[in-house]
Amino acid sequence: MSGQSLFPLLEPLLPRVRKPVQYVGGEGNAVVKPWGDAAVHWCLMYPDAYEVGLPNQGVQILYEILNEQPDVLAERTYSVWPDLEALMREHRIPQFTVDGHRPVGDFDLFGVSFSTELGYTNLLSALDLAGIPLRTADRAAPGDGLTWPVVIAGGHAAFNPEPIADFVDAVVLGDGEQAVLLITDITRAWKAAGAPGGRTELLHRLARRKLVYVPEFYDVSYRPDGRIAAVTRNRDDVPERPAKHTLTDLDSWPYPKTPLVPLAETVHERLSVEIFRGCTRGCRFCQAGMITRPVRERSITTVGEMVDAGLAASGFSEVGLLSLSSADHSEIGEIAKGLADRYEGTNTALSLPSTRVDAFNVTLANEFSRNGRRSGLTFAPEGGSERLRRVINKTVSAEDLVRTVSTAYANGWRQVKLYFMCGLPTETDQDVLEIADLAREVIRAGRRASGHRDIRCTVSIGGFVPKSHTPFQWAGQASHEVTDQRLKLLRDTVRADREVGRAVGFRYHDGRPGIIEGLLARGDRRVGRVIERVWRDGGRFDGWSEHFSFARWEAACEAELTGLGVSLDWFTTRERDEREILPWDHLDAGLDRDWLWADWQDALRATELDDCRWTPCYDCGVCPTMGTENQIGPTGRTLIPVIPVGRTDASAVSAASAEPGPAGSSPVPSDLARVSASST
Ligand code: B12
Ligand code: SF4
Repeated sequence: MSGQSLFPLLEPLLPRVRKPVQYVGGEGNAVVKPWGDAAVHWCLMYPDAYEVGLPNQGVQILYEILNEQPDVLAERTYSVWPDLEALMREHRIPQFTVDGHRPVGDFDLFGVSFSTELGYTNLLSALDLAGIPLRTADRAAPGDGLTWPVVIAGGHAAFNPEPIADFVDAVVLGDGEQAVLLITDITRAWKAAGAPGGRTELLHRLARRKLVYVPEFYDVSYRPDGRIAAVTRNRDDVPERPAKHTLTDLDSWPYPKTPLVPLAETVHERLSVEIFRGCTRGCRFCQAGMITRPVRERSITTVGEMVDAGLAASGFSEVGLLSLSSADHSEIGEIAKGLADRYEGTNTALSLPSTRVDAFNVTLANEFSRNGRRSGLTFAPEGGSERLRRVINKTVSAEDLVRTVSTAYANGWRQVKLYFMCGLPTETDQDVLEIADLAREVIRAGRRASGHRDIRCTVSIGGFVPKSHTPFQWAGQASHEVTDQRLKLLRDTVRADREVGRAVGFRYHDGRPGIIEGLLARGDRRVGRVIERVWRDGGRFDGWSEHFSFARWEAACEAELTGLGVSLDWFTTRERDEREILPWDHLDAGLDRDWLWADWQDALRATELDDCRWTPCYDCGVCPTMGTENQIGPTGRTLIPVIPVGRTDASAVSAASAEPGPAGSSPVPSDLARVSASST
């Protein structure tokens, strides 16, 4: 097929839809290559609305790495809103890319990035709109070549891809940078050889090289009680346990170098620079922390260079230092000071999105707000009581929290946001009510420290969802009735507090979407038919409360699971025992199953575990399995070149030129301040 642009067909429809600009592409740093020059064509998708999907770092990184290859073309697609979907169906316009407006069905490889399980119905919409059969089994065509693209899932949620196993051809576990290039190499060679054996042969080659997990090469059988009896490979030469990919030298992969600059409004409009990957804090609920181990820091020099280059290439006026817990970077103090010095007096603002209470210090916070913007502070104690925080291994004491917050208030902050979860293992009403005590203490401390009464604290609460590859993978999820009832109790208690009640904002969602997320997070292949039914019944954009329908999911579970002896409850609120084969046990995230179980037992005893970055290794299994180790500083390297961008006087320039730089480092463009100032 041709990769012909669909824009002439699409354009007349755009005035009839909401936010048409999201479908036109043409963002700063977007790439459109001639179709015929490419040997391999990749379409990358973030299965949510453009405004959420565009800033996604994973997709931006892969897009750039692939497009750097001279004979590879990569374009992007996002979920279209129901208004455009209806028009596309009416006018027979298939799912298209925003870059070249090419039909997704024309590409060789269709990579879909899942940060959240609630994007699964959007995958089905895209496949259907693209004209790709929903089920992999229906994509097999006799003979050589590809009739439809090979659908490859990646991202955190893909660590348990079993609920979507019927819809995706292959899954990449872990970091994608090297994996996409190796997949491209194999695809290129296979196409050059005349695409022998069609789709199955290509998948077989990818699986044999340990690049992807191909669900159809593994059979699942079930016991009469509904539990899994076995997962066995049906080909001898594919890995018994497909493993995750781990990038071991982040400095060698400083992407994105040329971040996309959207024309339409998106959730984040800033330059994100990932300062490290992985986290060994060991919060037991955190799938992201577990599956991205070990810690791999970017050096201070690379961070500095990425900020410079990214600002120059994008014109953004805000830099966010991204990671799972940014203040934990071993050189965060130097990074903060170096960047604050460099951008002082410009309108480039710095932000540190993820900060732990115990890693926060006011010097750091002051560095980040030096350019005048003092946004609110956010901390995530997650558990209301100290006991519960030991259960989840997020051990921060109430005194620590109150002390930290007092310091912040004393230094001029007025707004603090506290994140908690409800429905955690072993939780009682009392644990949740202690959130009110904490909020009260925080307000009191804030009033004392600042001498003002206009102190605010927002308590934001999410329902806990147990995830695969974590110590809580065996836990029974709290029912939404329990979660909702505890949160009501808490809200009533806070409101009844005459002293501080009005100073505490209270934000929470109802517990029902969390139950569906739980079904999808720990489901097996039988859940695929539920997803398909929900989608056929109109389910779309399940991560959006205005589109989510619990009743639709409940009805689909009833219709599709009852005959199989399992149910929505069975997948969610049921606690699993040690011997049960879990749907993702045959997928290797590097974590030792016995260690995870021991950690689960420690959780039940409220026993904490240290961070192996600073204490001896406790054998979670990741480092030996992945042949690596925690990579942390201090590296002894500096943020070079140290030029205050806001100063253009000769002394600053000469000071900078006297500064020795690493090979290949370029001086900061003297007009960076102007670039930032002109950004939107
Ligand atoms: C920035 C951010 C956001 C932003 C922007 C989201 C976006 N569009 O990118 C906002 C605020 C909007 C957001 C929202 C949410 N987020 Co968020 N977010 C993050 C954060 C801090 C950074 C994400 C990131 O850029 N990572 C770095 C990139 C490079 O990693 P990556 O995307 O995983 O991609 C790599 C690999 O996974 C892989 N890969 C990814 N996709 C693909 C596809 C293919 C084909 C291949 C081969 C490989 C591949 O290759 C990439 C490069 O190595 C992470 C925490 C973190 N540090 O990861 C949480 C995180 C991803 N978010 C999370 C959650 C829960 C959410 C929400 C559901 C929160 C909520 N309840 O509303 C929503 C979901 C939004 C949505 N509908 O998608 C969780 C995911 C939970 C999980 N599965 O464990 C995380 C891990 C935070 C956490 N610790 O809980 N988020
Ligand atoms: S193997 Fe040891 S050092 Fe590596 S992440 Fe696990 S506990 Fe930490």
